[in-house]
Amino acid sequence: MINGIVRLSLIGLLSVATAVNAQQMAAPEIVVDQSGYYPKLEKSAVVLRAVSGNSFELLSLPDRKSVYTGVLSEIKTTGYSKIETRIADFTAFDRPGQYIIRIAGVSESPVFKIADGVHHDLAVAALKAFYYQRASSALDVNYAGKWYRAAGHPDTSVYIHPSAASKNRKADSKINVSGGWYDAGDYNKYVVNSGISTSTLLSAYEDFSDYFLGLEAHIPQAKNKVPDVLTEAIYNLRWMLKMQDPTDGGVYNKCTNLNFDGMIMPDKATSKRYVVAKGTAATLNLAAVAAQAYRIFKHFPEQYPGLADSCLLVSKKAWSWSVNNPNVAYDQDALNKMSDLKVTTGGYGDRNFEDEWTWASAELLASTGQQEYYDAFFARLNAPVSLPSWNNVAMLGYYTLIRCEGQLPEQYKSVTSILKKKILNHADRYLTAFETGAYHTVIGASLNDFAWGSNSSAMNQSILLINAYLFSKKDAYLDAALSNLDYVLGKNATGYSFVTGIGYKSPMHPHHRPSFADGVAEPIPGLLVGGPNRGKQDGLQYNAEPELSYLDDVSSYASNEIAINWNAPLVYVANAVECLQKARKDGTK
Ligand code: 9MR
Ligand code: 9MR
Repeated sequence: MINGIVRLSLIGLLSVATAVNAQQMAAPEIVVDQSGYYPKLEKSAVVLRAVSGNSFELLSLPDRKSVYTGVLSEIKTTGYSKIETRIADFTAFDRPGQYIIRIAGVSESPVFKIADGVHHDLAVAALKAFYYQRASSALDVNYAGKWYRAAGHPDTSVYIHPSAASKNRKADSKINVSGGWYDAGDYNKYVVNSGISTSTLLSAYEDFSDYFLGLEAHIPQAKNKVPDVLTEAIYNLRWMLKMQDPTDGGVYNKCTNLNFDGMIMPDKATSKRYVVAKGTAATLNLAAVAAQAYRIFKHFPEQYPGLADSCLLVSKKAWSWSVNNPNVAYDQDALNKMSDLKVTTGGYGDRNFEDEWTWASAELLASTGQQEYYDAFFARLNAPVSLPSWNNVAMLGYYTLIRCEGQLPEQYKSVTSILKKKILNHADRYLTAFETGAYHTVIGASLNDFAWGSNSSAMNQSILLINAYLFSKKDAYLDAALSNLDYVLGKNATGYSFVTGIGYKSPMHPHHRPSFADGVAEPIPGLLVGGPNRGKQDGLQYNAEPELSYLDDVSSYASNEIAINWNAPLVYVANAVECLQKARKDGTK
């Protein structure tokens, strides 16, 4: 309610079509991508009920002239919910401008844009969000604007938890693990989740390096000619490197409090911090990320002298530790039975490491060309792969080997054709989902799509499709990838743009401690919330339909938290489409 009132008064200032938007606040009937559409790529809106008419119109603003008439799709259903939809596809209309959609008997759509570069602000905001997540740094008003804040969690003297004790680092001694990003709405730092997040930013750079040279997010400490995406990734990388025990190469799972902090600002959160238990997942995550970082930072020797080489050493050391400790799971419950210092923060307790082996071996192979890593990769080639997530990372290795195909030793190159085939299997399924789905999106084809952090699944599906597009050049994959971006930006059953600060109706109350505690009305911008989650683990009351199980409520950690592994694929996708739409526009690919 308060959300509605605040937003209405803001929208009141925005002049055009105020009444239309006010109506839409209550219950959207036509939902659109609130960030906008590219002239030459797919464009559609969704009508959230089975209207009887068959046509729709685009009205241009401010004159409200009818500029395009299209035919609505037949009535569609998901098969798992009672919601009926119809699709208004206006891909054929490509004139830049501001529009609304009119359909007889339905309230008008919110205003939307068609323009080149329409997702630029989103692409920048999504990256800048990582800066706002920085631990151990003050956020300066010159960069952070009204979200400036004091430094939190110096993490320069963090205790060795009994589970992490070793000969050289006794329990209760202290180490420096400063820096890095806060994981999510909480203030802890987890290596396993940092792995996929950091790597996704590094991969975005590797896939679109020229584009990123020109992308500025207005963050501090940028070195000469180092793109902001790398400056930000290094902030977390340097922390990850500190999480390795230099004596044996093993990596601690996390730097954490014993319990979650209250909903307070980071500088007020002063509980004791611990590094907890080394583990195979954490160690292979570092092996993978550090190997990838080596590949990238060896091209920046002046700005970062020695960084690339130390990354490779760290990676190989982490690999060796894992070879000697191939099965050390992080089992928080078991650990808590053995210590009085019980840890109740996030677990990220993966038990299956086959996918981490695949990923780490692929990164090391791409960076060194050495047989040992090829053998480890090849041994797992027949394992099924699935959509990347924090505990499922094999496909990240596939992306890497395909990307680095040109640099692989001749005898290893042919493996990439198998990897491409496996990726296309997924891409083609996604394409069908896009073409037939009730929301004309890839996400939502299956009930299982609506799990914790569903919006990140949408973005990871898009990354997969973009990879498929990059090596196949089949345009439909790019359109399908874009459909999920439309989804997270408002073309969904809730009518929310799930990115803070983007669109006319976006989350105002994310489960994010600084956004809650900083006294600023608007949440920190550029953050992707988890989204509909039919697990409802926080016990709040949600709408029964899976695609509506979302609440813009600060207590809703099951649907309205934010997390680095959710924002990173948003950074990848928003920037990839910004880069690729230029090529499409200019007729080059
Ligand atoms: O803030 C915590 C969030 O980061 C986690 O994802 C979530 C589930 O582990 O837990 C949140 O913390 C809540 C705790 O689990 C239960 N008491 C209330 C806490 C804050 O909402
Ligand atoms: O993203 C994680 C999700 O896949 C798990 O189901 C969930 C419960 O274990 O935890 C999520 O990760 C949270 C982490 O444990 C603590 N920081 C906040 C993360 C996002 O909610």
